[in-house]
Amino acid sequence: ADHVDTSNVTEVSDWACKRGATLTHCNEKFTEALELLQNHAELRNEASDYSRALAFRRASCVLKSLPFALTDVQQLIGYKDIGEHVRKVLADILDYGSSPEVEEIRNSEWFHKMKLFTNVFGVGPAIAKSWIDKGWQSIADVRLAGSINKDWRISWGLAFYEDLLTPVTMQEAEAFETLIRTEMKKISPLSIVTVTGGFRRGKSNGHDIDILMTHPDEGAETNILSKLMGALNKCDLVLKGYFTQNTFSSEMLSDDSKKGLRSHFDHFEKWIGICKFPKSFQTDRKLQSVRDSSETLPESAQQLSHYSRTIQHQDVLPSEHVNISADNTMSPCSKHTFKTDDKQKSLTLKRERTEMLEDSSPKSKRFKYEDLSEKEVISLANSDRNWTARRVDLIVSPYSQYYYALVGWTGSKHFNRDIRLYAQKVLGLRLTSHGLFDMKKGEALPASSEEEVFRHLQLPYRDPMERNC
Ligand code: 8DG
Ligand code: MN
Ligand code: MN
Repeated sequence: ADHVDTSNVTEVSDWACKRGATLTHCNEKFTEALELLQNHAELRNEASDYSRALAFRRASCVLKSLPFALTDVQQLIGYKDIGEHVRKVLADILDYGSSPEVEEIRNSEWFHKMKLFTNVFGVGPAIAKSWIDKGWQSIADVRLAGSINKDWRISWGLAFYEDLLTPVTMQEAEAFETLIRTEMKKISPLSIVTVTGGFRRGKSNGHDIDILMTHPDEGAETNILSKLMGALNKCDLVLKGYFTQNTFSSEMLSDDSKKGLRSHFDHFEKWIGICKFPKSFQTDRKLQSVRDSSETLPESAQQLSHYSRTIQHQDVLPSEHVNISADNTMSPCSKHTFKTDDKQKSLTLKRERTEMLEDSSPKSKRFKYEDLSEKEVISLANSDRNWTARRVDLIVSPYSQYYYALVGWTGSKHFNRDIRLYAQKVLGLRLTSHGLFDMKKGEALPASSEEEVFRHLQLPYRDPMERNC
């Protein structure tokens, strides 16, 4: 320990958003332990646990950004996010191969049950604790208890527990993205569809799929989501979910309440729910297998076979205006770069008018599975099926807020937390998924690319792959 190299200590920033962190790094043994401690504190969810959880997360982020594998805790001298407690945990792992505190949690029954129960869609630490208090040990115990709640998310979450716990693969995400793009192109040819969340940061799987949508004409984005959901319902891909309206208003900016500042929830129009992913999504992104077996499959699959043709046809075309996910240079001022096919546009308008007429029919039941009883949900889950239930988040942003929404919905959660705190503490600005605001001047700083967001923040640009802190 006499010859520890501490030469790089002063070069490393206190801010995780400045350092960046990639998905893989050389200190996984340590960050896994620290994130377990973080997870444990979050699940305890008592008075001081939030700040304890955050402290473990911050320390974990430091280790993720180290350019070397930790061999001695002395190497961490000078890092403000490494406290006494963390130092002890790391020293134990370095000296004995593991930390007793971490191992105790890892083997704790309470921790296992809490993780098990909070993995149910709609269940947080409070409900999980109440289930443990009832003496329930497993998902089977909870299921046996029958109707225990009014929240549809929990009924569906319990019925489809195994489905939703199986990670969404990249292939499924790509297949779903292609489908959404195809539908959106029909609904509104200029619309922009981007997969965000973990997949955009390079993760190979995730607990859900997050898709952000916008339209280059400000205001034109307002009705695309309900149309898209209508189209997905027609293909029998919608199981259950809920819409939230756009509740963002510039008045919020004069409201200096700390609550608004801390909340990581945004005010975009969105649909949060569960979709059907045909099994073929997992094996073939062009949905070949569905097309091949369409004769023997029910109606929904027949409709999907229509997709497979559309998608394959589309794949041979040069990808143009809808292909934006990787294009950070496109700006709201460069609308002319969007290819506008007038014929297509008038066709779209025609179809939109027809759809409006159709829409005026009684709206008693919007989606096929919306009104299923708890029993019916369970029998649907237990039926012989050729699909998997998947968590989906669909978000719509006005174009003027799009690049901030993109940064926000790309995450990671901790990257957001850090970059927002940095904006507040260092620049005195408020950063959200809606924009960057100078509260004193009552001004918003518009951005027409992610790079511009980072420039406004006086931060070096970080690729989504480097936002995995
Ligand atoms: P995973 O699904 O692969 O497990 O991870 P993830 O994709 O990073 O997490 P996520 O829970 O799906 O959230 C994606 C990002 O969206 C996350 O960094 C936080 C961000 N986000 C916002 N606004 C909101 C919001 O209102 N609700 C939620 N749940 N996330 C939001 O910017
Ligand atoms: Mn996600
Ligand atoms: Mn999500």
